[in-house]
Amino acid sequence: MQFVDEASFLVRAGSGGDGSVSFNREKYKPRGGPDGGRGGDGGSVILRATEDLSTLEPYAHRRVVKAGRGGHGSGNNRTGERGDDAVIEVPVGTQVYDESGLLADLSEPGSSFIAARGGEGGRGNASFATSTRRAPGFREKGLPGEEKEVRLELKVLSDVGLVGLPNVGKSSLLRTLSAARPRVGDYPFTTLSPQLGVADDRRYRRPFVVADIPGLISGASEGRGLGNRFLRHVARARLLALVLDASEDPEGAEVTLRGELYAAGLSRKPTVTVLNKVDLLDEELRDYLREAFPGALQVSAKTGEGVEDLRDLLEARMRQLGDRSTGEQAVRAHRVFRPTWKGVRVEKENGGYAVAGESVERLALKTDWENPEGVERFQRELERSGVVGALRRAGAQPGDEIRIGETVFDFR
Ligand SMILES: Nc1nc2c(ncn2[C@@H]2O[C@H](COP(=O)(O)OP(=O)(O)OP(=O)(O)O)[C@@H](O)[C@H]2O)c(=O)[nH]1
Ligand SMILES: [Mg+2]
Repeated sequence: MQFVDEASFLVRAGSGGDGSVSFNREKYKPRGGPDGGRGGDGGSVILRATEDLSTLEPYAHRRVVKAGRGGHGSGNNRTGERGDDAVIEVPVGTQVYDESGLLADLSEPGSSFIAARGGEGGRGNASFATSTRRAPGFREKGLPGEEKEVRLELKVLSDVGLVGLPNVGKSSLLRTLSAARPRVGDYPFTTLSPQLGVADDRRYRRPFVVADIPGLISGASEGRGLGNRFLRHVARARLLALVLDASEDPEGAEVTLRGELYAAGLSRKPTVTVLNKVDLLDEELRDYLREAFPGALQVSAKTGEGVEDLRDLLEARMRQLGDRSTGEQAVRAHRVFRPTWKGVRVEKENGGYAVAGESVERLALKTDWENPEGVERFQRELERSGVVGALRRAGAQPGDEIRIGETVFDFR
């Protein structure tokens, strides 16, 4: 599978089923009671994190994900069937955005997020029977499901991120640190997508995950080369290992790397410096580098020299840094999508009036405009909830155009 770390598509939840208008017609009963059932709720679009996937590739070409609509209610108080949910599996580490920002961070296996909530089913005429209105001839319509464009971003979840210029031996180090087998090549840009390996030497109580990303070049944070796209994959690593080729201007390379990390907003990450390919150096050069890079580890992925020390050092630093959860940004797990302020707002608009408010907008959507009794109920509810009063106070006259959400009608 190809490594895809971004995808966008439309999520469309199912609409709720309409309520039913029905009267029971039993034998020997001259006038049956209302028995129209409720419409079923629409299905939701749900994103769920799984460890079985490591890329967003299945969604690279998806345009829309739809959930099922709710069935209509029917006579004999039968509720319509619930619409089927559309459950979309995404890799652990997927973040969900819409145009307003981050909606969910699916960083735990099994965690899930309702990306678009199904519409509520409408009530049938049976629910409107009262002692004074024994035979209501109207019902509610189901509400439309939510619909929105979402963008998924995958961030590989690792403990240690290997960063370095191309060809310095990052993939070779990942091979020696873990059982992972990333490609190693003699040319720059061998690694094209992040690779993960688990360092689980038996001595460690807690194995840690190492990420190898494509080599960075100067200007990576501004979009040059391949590495820039992948910097964000180490953005959540707790520790960065700066890998330098000891045989090729390690001082210059370190300056470039630190500059790129700074530009990417990662300069405050804890780091360890690793000088690789020391097998190519003589003693004199090694001594020089010990002075130039105090505290840096000298290793060779080729001969294995220093690799044990590197693994121990990474493990010790991981333990010092504590649990992964600390320092991670907390994200709202759930969000309400529609404006949720209570009450009603009336505003003048093109010679008429616009009414906004969650409950009144829902009421308008649920009204069956074909049915005179349904329209009457709408009027009654508008009066009862104070909307008519608010419109009068705002100056509305009979015949003025009133808009509630998408619904337009004349004021009476
Ligand atoms: N002599 C020597 N060669 C090494 C060492 N580590 C890696 N190499 C060689 O350096 C070349 C690049 O190694 P990679 O591990 O692919 O380097 P990389 O940093 O992953 O490169 P990109 O993925 O292109 O950024 C290969 O030819 C390796 O065999 C080492 O310690 N000593
Ligand atoms: Mg590589």
